[in-house]
Amino acid sequence: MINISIVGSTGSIGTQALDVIRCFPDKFSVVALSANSNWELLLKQIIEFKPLKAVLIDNIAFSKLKENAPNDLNTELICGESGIKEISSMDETELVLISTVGMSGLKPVLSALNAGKQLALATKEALVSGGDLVIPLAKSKNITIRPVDSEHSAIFQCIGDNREFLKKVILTCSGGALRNFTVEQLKYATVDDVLAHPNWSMGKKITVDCATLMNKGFEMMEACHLFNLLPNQVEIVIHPQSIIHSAVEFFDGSIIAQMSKPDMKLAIQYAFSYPERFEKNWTNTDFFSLPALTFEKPDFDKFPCLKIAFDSFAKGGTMPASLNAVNEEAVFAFLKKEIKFNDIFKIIEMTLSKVECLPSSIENIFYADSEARRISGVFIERMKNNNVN
Ligand code: MN3
Repeated sequence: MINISIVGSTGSIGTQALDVIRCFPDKFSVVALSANSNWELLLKQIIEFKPLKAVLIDNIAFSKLKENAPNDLNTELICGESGIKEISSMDETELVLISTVGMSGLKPVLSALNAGKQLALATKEALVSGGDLVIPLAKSKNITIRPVDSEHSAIFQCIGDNREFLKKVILTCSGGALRNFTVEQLKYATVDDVLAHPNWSMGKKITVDCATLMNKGFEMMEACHLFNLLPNQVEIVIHPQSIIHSAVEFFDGSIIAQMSKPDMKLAIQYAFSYPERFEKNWTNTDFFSLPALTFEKPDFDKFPCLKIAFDSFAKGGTMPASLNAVNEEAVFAFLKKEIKFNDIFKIIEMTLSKVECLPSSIENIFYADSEARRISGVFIERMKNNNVN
């Protein structure tokens, strides 16, 4: 039996992780849950899974949770961010799933690793911003990070015990909802256009990142950190059907790919069961009913965020942390319909030209994060007003 804490249990990955856990009551048990503000769903999860502790970050939502919780609840309810640290490092926890949105994933990753917990990582932003800290810490604790991102799970599965023979990875990309938009159409792309992702059902932030291809830029960084690769060892291939979840090429030219119909639960389950595999076929991939598989080169001109990501990673230090921060702010402004789709990359470019690049340390990363958010706020405000006038 593996005791699991889930940081971010009400989001897309968190709820699918609970679907996996529900199927294996004799293998997995939930010892702690946390959410940002969705107290209603958290309460349902608490009643069903009976964790020892449950955390809600938001104050107001927490009071609603307390009011509505049944009297015979045996779960300790904790309010605020300190609770996240507590559930990522508590004695009863063996494995922590980090599935929050964005930069909020970094601190829990560090506390879980510091406490020597196994780590299933869905929040790629923790590696984008803090990979220089996370990877050495995991190494020093002898912990293998289990990727929950579908591409990285694929690469992880394909490499197996052959890391020393790895030449490069082939990182596949659906192309996002706007793959076939022209440059002219991209100018007028709406939130609804962007959220209509063809293959994967995901949270809103990552769906926008898929449409700008920033997600793939972040995944390049994630792959470099997780598998100790250089950016030129990560080849991005647009594969609109999302059947090949990524592939690896070895020195002898042999390529191994991991395939299935898209379903995040496969990657989540493998992160939980690693190095074993449990019997449960989430996808029923039938070769005879698959569409034709096609491959294209990514268009760096049409999707400038991809190039910005490579440039930021090449600069290193706190640059990726700044990029991640301004990207989060710009994406949320787009989702609130304050800025246009193309304003996202413009705000990112303008902000990054103003930030300083510092060596990676926990203080510098959080400083770079807040500076990039502050500076981007000025540009977002300006764009907002332009768009109104
Ligand atoms: Mn992915």
